[in-house]
Amino acid sequence: MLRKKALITGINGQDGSYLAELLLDKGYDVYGLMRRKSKLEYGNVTHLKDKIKFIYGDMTDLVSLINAVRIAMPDEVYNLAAQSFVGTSWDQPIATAEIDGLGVTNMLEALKIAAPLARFYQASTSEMFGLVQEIPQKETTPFYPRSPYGVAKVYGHWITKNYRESYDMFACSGILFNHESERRGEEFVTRKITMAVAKIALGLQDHVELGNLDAKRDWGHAKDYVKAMWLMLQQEKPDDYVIATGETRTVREFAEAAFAAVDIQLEWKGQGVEEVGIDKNTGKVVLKINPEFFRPAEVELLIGCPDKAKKQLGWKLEIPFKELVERMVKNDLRILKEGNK
Ligand code: NAP
Ligand code: F7E
Repeated sequence: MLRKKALITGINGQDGSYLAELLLDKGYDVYGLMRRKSKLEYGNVTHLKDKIKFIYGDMTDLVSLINAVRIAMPDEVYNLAAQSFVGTSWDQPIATAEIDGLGVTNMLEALKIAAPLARFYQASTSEMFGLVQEIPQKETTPFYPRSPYGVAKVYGHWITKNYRESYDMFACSGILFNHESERRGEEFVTRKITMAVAKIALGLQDHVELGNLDAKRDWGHAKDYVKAMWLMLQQEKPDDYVIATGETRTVREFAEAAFAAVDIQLEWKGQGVEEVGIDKNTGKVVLKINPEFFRPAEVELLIGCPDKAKKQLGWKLEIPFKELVERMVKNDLRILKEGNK
């Protein structure tokens, strides 16, 4: 039997790496679209670099995408490439729109021209719900994005739906809520906290500085979420699905859980930007607020309803919140002890 071929954009990001592992395990030939860098680096897929066929390209360059599709001739395309950091989207709103918005049209056009039968997955996001219009958020909840990132992703979401309806393409969007892992970029709040907690536990740092502790997120593990991407492309019909845990926690609760993983119990003192987190045993301040990390507009509360995905895809969550946090802290302790930081 012929091996299936998949093209993953954003191959060396967090999700790209877990998806590549999943598809290689399933016997796919995996092609990865990657940007040329001044220093050759494979990021999160360094350990797989001999198993993946890399193609240089950029989401803003249609020619490079047509070329990638012609080389891979994929059965399935997973469009994970994006400027994915919400904070940066205020500093680089145009680049974010070009990559996360128009980039999706570029990829859909490349497929329409070179491989119209390929199945397409678009990495949509809970950030599209922004100022939430319904609790919990589901596939039918209206969007109200709160950042240039969220706005660009709404465009990407709708153009995917539009190509499905206009050209009968097998195009799906996964509306994924926050998912984290040992491979999460270090500027995202979860990894920023777990790396700082590991450094504090090893005596390499005194405290961590954060922004809004009251923001609530629905956090799962990326390894569970890439399974949903694959499942969406195995269905009879293309559709859109929310992928989430159905639980929500504050940034404050994430910090408490991460410190607890190294046996530091947090106590909170003060209010607003004066608030601090104190190690109950030593009385030392280990967490401070820095207004620099607040956003111009905040997404205060996200909690997703994954019922449709559970029912129609048979998707289920395997890594619960406490395990997610503990795995991240343990991994950062290991990295630091091995001297890789
Ligand atoms: P990530 O770790 O930041 O990875 C993003 C990837 O996109 C990187 O490989 C990056 O390559 C690549 N990329 C950026 N700009 C590009 C361009 N112009 N052309 C080609 N590649 C480009 O993100 P992630 O967490 O894996 O997320 C994967 C996707 O899911 C993203 O679309 C994200 O917006 C979306 N999403 C993520 C979450 C989440 O909680 N993680 C939730 C919902 C949706 P470089 O290394 O060259 O920068
Ligand atoms: O922020 C608050 C911050 O940057 C989470 C991306 O994968 O998920 C991610 O976007 C919350 C926000 O992720 C700090 O204000 C407090 O409320 O980890 P984050 P995000 O913005 O939720 C969605 C679903 C995506 O699609 C995105 O691609 O934490 N927060 N203090 C902080 N955030 C950061 N980064 N740093 C802080 O110091």
